[in-house]
Amino acid sequence: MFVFRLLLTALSVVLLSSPGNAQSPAAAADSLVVRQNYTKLDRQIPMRDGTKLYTVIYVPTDASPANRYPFLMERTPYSAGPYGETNYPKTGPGPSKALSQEKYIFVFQDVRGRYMSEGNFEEMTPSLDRTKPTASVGRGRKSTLKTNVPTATDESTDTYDTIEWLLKNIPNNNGRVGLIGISYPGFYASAALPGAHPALKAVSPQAPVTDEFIGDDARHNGAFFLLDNFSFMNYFDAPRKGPVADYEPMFTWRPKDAYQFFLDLGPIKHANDPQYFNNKAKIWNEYLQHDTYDAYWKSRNIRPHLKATQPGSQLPATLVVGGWYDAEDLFGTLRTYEAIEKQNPGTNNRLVMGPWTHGAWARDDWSLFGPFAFGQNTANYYRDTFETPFFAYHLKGKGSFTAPEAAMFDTGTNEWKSFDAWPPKTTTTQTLFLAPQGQLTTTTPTAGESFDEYVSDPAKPVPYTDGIYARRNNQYMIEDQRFAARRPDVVTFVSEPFADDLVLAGPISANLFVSTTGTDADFIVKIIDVLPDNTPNPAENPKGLTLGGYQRLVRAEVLRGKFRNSLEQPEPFKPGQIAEVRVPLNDALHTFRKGHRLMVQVQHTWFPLVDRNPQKFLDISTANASDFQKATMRLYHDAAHPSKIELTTQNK
Ligand code: PG9
Repeated sequence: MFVFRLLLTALSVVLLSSPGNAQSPAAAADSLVVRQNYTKLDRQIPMRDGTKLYTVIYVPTDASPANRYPFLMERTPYSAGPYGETNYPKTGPGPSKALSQEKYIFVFQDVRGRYMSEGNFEEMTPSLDRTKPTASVGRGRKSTLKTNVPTATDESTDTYDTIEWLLKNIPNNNGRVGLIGISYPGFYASAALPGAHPALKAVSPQAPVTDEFIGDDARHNGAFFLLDNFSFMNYFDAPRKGPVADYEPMFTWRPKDAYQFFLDLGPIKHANDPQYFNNKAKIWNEYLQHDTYDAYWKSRNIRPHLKATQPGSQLPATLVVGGWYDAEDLFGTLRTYEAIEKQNPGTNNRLVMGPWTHGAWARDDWSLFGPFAFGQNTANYYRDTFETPFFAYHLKGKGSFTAPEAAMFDTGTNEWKSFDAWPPKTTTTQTLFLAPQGQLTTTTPTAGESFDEYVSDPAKPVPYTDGIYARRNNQYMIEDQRFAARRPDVVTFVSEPFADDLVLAGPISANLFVSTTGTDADFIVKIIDVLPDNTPNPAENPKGLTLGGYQRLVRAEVLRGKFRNSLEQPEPFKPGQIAEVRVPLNDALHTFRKGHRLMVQVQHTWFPLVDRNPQKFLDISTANASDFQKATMRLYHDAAHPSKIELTTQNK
């Protein structure tokens, strides 16, 4: 195969490098390679309610009754293009070079209401209730839908109907189907699991969007992710009147300094000013109008639906993939794996977590992030060890797939570690108490009254990153936090150097005792690995970094204080009264090496990653500038109010 590709490339460079050819010789070569190895079909597949979904299909040219191929599909809201049967992609057509060379019948589908498909788009399509079957959907199919509307649809029924059509209408298939997708396409992979078609044998939700109020994309514990939502919805939320090949942004937005832009924008209501969304962005408005964990968000939480619904059936094999440095759907990855595991005992469900940002496992090379090198190309390792064999085994019966239950990269030692469960079966909760003079100790506080007092001012919010950026700086998730530690409104607590390695392997919880003179507040907690002063700088150090004393962010999370006791029923703080605030932080696998120190930082703005809390109990989407108020905060660390963090650590 590879030799064939080499010859073709040489030939196409000669043939196609003639003047006036739009594609570069290399691109033309790749496109020619795709064209030589795959036949492209564009089809409009009818769903059970008659809506037609635009589907692009690449059939290997050597498929035959004696050489049948499985389907490998991605359902996406980000375009199944290029459109048109003579319009081939320059590379691919599969999600990776390895999968393209392995050869499948690749299928890309615009989901309902997006791009060239008909229908209306729903954000994170709510799944139908399949708790008890009541109606048949005809054509002899047993339904698991609790609905008397045979044409009721969700992403599972759309996937089911698509698979039925493919099996019947694309010859030389082997009757097996795989699903793959990163981020939103990862959600569509997950969403095919309830009521899965029997031909669906292998599903890989990768960084799947899972719950957008609690931990993914839109909000984390109710706090609104301003920077990402504003820039993403400018593209994604543009209205359409019908099938389109592309979308125009709703407005031109090219800030030099996002921090200053959003500070100048003021209260979030101004995002609907005429020069921005102008009240035309459906999803943006939904995100803000549903300011508590109400039916809108709960119906879009896919987790309770991730179970086999046919009596006695099992889910397809699942390979859940994500990155420890994923700024968008780290929560979704971990919680999807957990939901499948908990709701389908004995199911064939695997988890892979690498040192990746959002989707970085799909890059050609991921050997370093920020100043930290991993000593290996972790993306290649992932493809060769997990993704490629997973689909070959389950869809072609080829080779073997012997991955551990959980293949997890330790970001403190740069090692891949295998676990037979995640979190590990044997862990200990290591409690570290916040203490006076910025100490972090294992000693339970005994003081009568002890606290740190400081002012949080939403007019001078704590930046989420050091430096000036127009868009999200992904490196904030591994960045040196000394820029924040120097601020009077960031409280820092640090341990003594560890006498031995401490392996953080699972979730983290921060239990804080606080008071505020306001009636609401956000709480951002950061877990930091402080490198020893004698840490050598990276060999290539163009930015002149000083790794000695580097405060390496390991994990951070925000909780909007009014949701501290309930995500459904927000509660104001009583000014000056001590309240307990528990901030859950996503899992990590990070060894704090001997000689390193563990630091905790607490702050109340994280801007403009998160919108500013006015520090007054109200619906923030309606706040006026006059509502934003300074607040004097107290963070307690005494016998009656022992603020602490609880780390899930792996037993030695
Ligand atoms: N995480 C992205 C997203 C999904 C859903 C809503 C908003 C953002 C994505 O990469 O798809």
